Amino acid sequence: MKRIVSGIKPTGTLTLGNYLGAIKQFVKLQQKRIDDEFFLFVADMHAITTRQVPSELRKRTLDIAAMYLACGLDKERTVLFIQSEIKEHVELGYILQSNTYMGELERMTQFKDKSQRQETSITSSLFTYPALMAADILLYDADFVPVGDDQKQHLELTRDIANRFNNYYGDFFVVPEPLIPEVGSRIMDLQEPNKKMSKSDEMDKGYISMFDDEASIKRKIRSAVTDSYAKINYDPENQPGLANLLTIYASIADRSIQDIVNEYKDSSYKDFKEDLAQVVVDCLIPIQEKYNELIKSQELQDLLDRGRDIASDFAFKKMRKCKKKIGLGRK
Ligand code: ATP
Ligand code: LTN
Repeated sequence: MKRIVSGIKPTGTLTLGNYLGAIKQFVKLQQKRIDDEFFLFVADMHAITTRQVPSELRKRTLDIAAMYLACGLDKERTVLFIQSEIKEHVELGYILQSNTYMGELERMTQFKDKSQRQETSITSSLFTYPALMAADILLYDADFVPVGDDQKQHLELTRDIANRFNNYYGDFFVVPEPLIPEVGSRIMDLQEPNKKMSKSDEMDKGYISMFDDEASIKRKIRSAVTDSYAKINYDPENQPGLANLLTIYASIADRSIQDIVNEYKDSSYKDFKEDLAQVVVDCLIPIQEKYNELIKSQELQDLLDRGRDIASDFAFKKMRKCKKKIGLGRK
């Protein structure tokens, strides 16, 4: 039995990038690996590394939990919880900070990007964020962590921290493997296809939100930037916008990019975009319907309570052993 762990932070709205890079993969893994255990959480502690409006943060936290389930997670087999409800994440986060070097954190590209973009002061928790992320993973002895491509560097650091700890204190943490999908690990912005599709973006034409209605989805895909080659072809270097649209299609339809190119090689961009828009609508609308049923339900609350209890029990035991290993406390 293996354990699979992942999280999403409740900043901005969930995008098609989050779905294709992380959630969809998680759902597929769950269908494939029937003997494995799945821990999935909403990383609300990570959200407050940048300023959040409390009422919005709380709303988005629940939105993400409901969205995870609406995307097709198996309710029985998922330990779904909210990170801040398990205090051991922060406790282990601090211990791991004490096993992480400044130089390592300074090299993190997400920190460099975010701190450059930030107009207000940069918090120290934005800098130490990867140590908390390592704690999220190592606390639960995760074997696999399904994430998008942008998290690869954080996963490598998590592995380095685990190995460093294990070498000094003796074997204790499972060293996790990232699982990054072949297609869909990096969905790009629809207006600026050299940039990652991001929910923190101010320009909403660049991303498709998981909550967008049919008309907005169609409008955004129609106005997605392409090129003047007028030839359906997969060439990320010279036709990045089109390559991104082909990737979205392949990833939603579970087909290869080549297959999609073959089907549309004689079509116009306009016709291809029309079909793609329909594929996205057919994927998102049923998810939104399920989300609407779940968001106000007692079932969601019950699942989060159950998830909190299971995760908390696990985390408590792991931390007791961890502190003992390090020499913290009396026994
Ligand atoms: P931000 O855009 O604000 O930096 P984020 O969407 O990257 O936030 P999370 O919400 O925590 O941050 O990401 C959740 C998961 O979605 C991660 O596994 C991440 O790798 C994946 N992900 C995010 N954006 C994309 C994208 N454009 N393409 C594929 N996967 C993505
Ligand atoms: N850092 C991630 C979100 C995240 C995560 C995790 C992903 C926090 N903790 C643990 C996988 C496992 C992000 O910014 N996308």
